[in-house]
Amino acid sequence: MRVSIIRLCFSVSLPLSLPCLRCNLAVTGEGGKRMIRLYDYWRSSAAYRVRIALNLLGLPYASTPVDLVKGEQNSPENLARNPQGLVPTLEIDGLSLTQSVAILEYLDEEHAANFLPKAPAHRARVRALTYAIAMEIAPVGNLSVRTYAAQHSCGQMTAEVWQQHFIGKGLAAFERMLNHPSTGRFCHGAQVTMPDICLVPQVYNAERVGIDISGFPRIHAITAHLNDIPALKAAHPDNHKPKG
Ligand SMILES: N[C@@H](CCC(=O)N[C@@H](CS)C(=O)NCC(=O)O)C(=O)O
Repeated sequence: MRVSIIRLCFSVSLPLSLPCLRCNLAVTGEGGKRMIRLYDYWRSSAAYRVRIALNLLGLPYASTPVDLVKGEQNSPENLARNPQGLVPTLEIDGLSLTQSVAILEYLDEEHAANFLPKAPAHRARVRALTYAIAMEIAPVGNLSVRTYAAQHSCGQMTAEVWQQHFIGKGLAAFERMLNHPSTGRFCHGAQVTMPDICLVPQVYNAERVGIDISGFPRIHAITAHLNDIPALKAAHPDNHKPKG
């Protein structure tokens, strides 16, 4: 089945996260080129990062949901594409890519995304901010980690309390990292870079567990600017929630 997705979407002037791209079809674009496909879960912060990046680049994509609550991440199909049993996986340019930060770097390198600045010192700071979220905060709040922690706490702790503790501690550290001359309208200057793409999903998760972001003034201001950008709005989980 061939669907001229790009023409269809832009002719009706839909925002970048286009509902029609969320179909689960083996879609090809004009000229038979395979569409970009994201194996996605609406509430996954790592998948949310990739949705933001694709939207910022104006790259249309088809989305295939992997329902984490139903355990579909551990299905043979998902393990074949993502041996770690996670989302996201991105099929692009004939490749199947895993690990959202690696995907952001691939998009930066192959699609001139400017998610990383050019100067090594600036790149190092942007990476440090990115890793503070993607390698310190997010992994401890992952579904399998928080569920395991709560189940083995002999009723002393819920998964939510675990998340409140680690996300709160991690964001407090991130707020201190933002106390830096290179912080601007966004995490690094006036352009959206990799840590901004990670920050918005992390703040979404924080608010879900009741953390008041106004307690972190720099994070609060940057997130407000980011959430005004149409590409980021379109990537919001509410726009990717399964119907019904
Ligand atoms: N470091 C990985 C993390 C991916 C990840 O943790 N994905 C979560 C959703 S945000 C997941 O698939 N969790 C499944 C589980 O915990 O069983 C990345 O950035 O892609």
